[in-house]
Amino acid sequence: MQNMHEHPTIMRYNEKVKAGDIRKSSPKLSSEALRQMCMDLGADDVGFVGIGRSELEDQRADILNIFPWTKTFISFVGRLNRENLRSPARSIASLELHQVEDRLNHAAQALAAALERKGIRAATPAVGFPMETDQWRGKMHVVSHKPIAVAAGLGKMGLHRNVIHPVFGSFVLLNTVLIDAEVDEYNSPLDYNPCLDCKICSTACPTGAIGPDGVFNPVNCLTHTYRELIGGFTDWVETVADSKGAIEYRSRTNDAETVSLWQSLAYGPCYKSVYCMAVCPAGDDVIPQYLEDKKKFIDSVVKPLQQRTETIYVLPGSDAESHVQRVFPHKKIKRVGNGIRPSSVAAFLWSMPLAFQRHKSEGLQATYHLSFSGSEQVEATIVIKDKSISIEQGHAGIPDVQVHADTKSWLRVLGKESSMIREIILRRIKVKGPMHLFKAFGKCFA
Ligand code: B12
Repeated sequence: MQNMHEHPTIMRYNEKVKAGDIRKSSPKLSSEALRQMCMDLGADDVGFVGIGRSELEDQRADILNIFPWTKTFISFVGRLNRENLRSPARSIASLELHQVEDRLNHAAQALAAALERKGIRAATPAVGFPMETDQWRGKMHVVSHKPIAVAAGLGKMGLHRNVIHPVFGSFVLLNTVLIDAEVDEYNSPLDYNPCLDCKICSTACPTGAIGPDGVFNPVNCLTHTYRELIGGFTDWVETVADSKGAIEYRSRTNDAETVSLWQSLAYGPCYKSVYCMAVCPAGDDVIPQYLEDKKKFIDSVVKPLQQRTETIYVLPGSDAESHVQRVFPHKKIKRVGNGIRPSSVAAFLWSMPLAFQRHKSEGLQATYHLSFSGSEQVEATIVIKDKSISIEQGHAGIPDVQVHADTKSWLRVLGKESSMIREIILRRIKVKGPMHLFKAFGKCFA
């Protein structure tokens, strides 16, 4: 190779440095100009947050890991057309989500391109998908948009755990662009929560995942809403693999479900429910319709979704299954898996609060000491009481039940590759204490 200093690219670079055309660090950007740029590119509202903000502490390391130059988060929202989201037709609501998602992804990409031309580095994690699928069953998303939008003053999380914008209400999707520059003015969180605590979202959720007390069950939501995405999709693949032929496959997956999967793969996923957002009356633009005639609002917006005859996908024995039986007897229940199979004890312990079926734990008050041996050596204490769960590393308190398990055997049981009875008989899992308390423990995780 010839002397690198004589290479045309390097020579041009050195000339620019000499002329002072290359900046070593980015200048502070005008928040007003940047905001206008975002709006021109398709955002409906914008806010700015510095990397040092305390609200973002739990995701800072992950973000710096993928984009070490991050100094500012540009958070923006895209309005969803209300009537499309409210439609009982899943095709209309899903298409609305896809279109706004595309708009926000394009806005972020165009913004990054414009900034790059000005010499400012920017990265654009996706609005929703694609995600880091090798992290599946853990945190697949690169950036958590909700806490950033909240820090940027674009809304607050409501009872349904979606961000509610003060004007557009729940009818927004979120996006974040990471940039290597500071801005001259950052935003602060709203000083009130637009959520009215009316609990309509809780009454509309087909799976009962949104408790009226604010407890959210993400796994019951995911099992239904994401039936044709990620874990729901892997469960369907296993149904295909397990079926001895077309007749058996058809008895397990009807033709409409197969067609729906084709549509999801070809045109973007069918979200089985967005009812929590659709029925939310919060936000300055949305509230008039609710306040002017509450009965009409319930009859025309909420009831069509509640009364819709549809299939609700549930984990066998879950709170969601009992909820549908009790509250929506006209809806059809289908027992499915959701593809969540912890691949380590650490992942199992992490996922326990997400998978906890609190209504199944009613009346249970017990402390469990778990000891894992073999490929992972971990001790943990699980306390279940008052329909809640707490998990601690190590052994604490006096146990009602002690479980000693070979790690691989435990994971095989969770993955349904073996049964608990078999592993207990083979003494690879040993239970000390009242068996009914151990069985009750199992029932808390459908
Ligand atoms: C993981 C995820 C989910 C999970 C968990 C939902 C949740 N409440 O976080 C599931 C699959 C259930 C889900 C469902 C839906 N989601 Co979603 N989802 C995300 C994602 C990728 C990350 C959410 C997040 O930051 N969670 C962490 C913290 C901030 O949220 P949290 O509620 O305090 O935390 C709980 C859960 O997240 C859970 N959790 C954490 N990690 C994981 C991992 C898995 C696998 C599971 C099951 C749960 C889970 O544990 C926490 C304690 O309960 C974001 C996109 C993104 N990159 O940010 C979209 C996002 C939150 N989803 C969105 C939407 C629209 C939906 C749905 C309406 C489905 C749909 N049609 O898209 C439903 C609504 C459910 C609800 N009421 O919350 C929007 C919300 C817009 C808004 N206005 O806030 C987002 C921001 C996408 C976007 N860019 O706009 N989602």
